[in-house]
Amino acid sequence: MRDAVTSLIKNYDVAGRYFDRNAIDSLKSYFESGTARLQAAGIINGNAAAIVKQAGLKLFEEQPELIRPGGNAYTTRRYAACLRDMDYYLRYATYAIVAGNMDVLNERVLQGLRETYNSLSVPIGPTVFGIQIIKDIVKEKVAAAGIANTSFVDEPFDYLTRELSEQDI
Ligand SMILES: CCC1=C(C)/C(=C/C2=NC(=C\c3[nH]c(/C=C4\NC(=O)[C@H](C)[C@H]4CC)c(C)c3CCC(=O)O)/C(CCC(=O)O)=C2C)NC1=O
Repeated sequence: MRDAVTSLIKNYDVAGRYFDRNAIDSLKSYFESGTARLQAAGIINGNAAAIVKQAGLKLFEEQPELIRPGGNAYTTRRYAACLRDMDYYLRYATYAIVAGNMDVLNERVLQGLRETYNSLSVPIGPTVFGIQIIKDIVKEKVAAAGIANTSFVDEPFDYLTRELSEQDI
């Protein structure tokens, strides 16, 4: 698992190079956003259950067929599995926000996920929609806490969306 610092060190070490201007700029931007990243993590930590609940309600309100007979989130067990998955996305996104790096998502979340979803007929489109709803709720809360630039919040959710949406070869 890597973070913004260790991934840069690895890249420069492989090339046997000192940090150049690009590296310093990239580290600078990571450290400058550090306090905001931690604040966001704190906000998520204090509201995780409510965020997941709100995101689930919105998802099922917009796509009610998911929880009707024949829908993938129909039955209590599958409804709960869906909310649990949303909770996973939120928790791992928080790790990635703090790390400033998406590696943890590849390693712990995305590996084999599409295959699992395909084999259980978990629909990718609505899942991605759910991830975007979580993102919007988190951004709203982070902005309400007075953090002006919330673009770092987008990164892990957009990364999950991109990777999950990718077509099977
Ligand atoms: C930490 C990384 C991690 C992830 C991401 C993860 C996902 C994950 N979601 C699963 C199932 C599931 N996932 C969903 C999710 C949904 N169905 C919908 O219609 C919605 C669109 C969506 C919620 C947004 C459902 C309903 C199941 C149960 C499917 C079934 O058993 O039929 C399963 C199959 C095993 C199980 O049920 O526990 C896995 C492995 N597991 C992990 O360890």
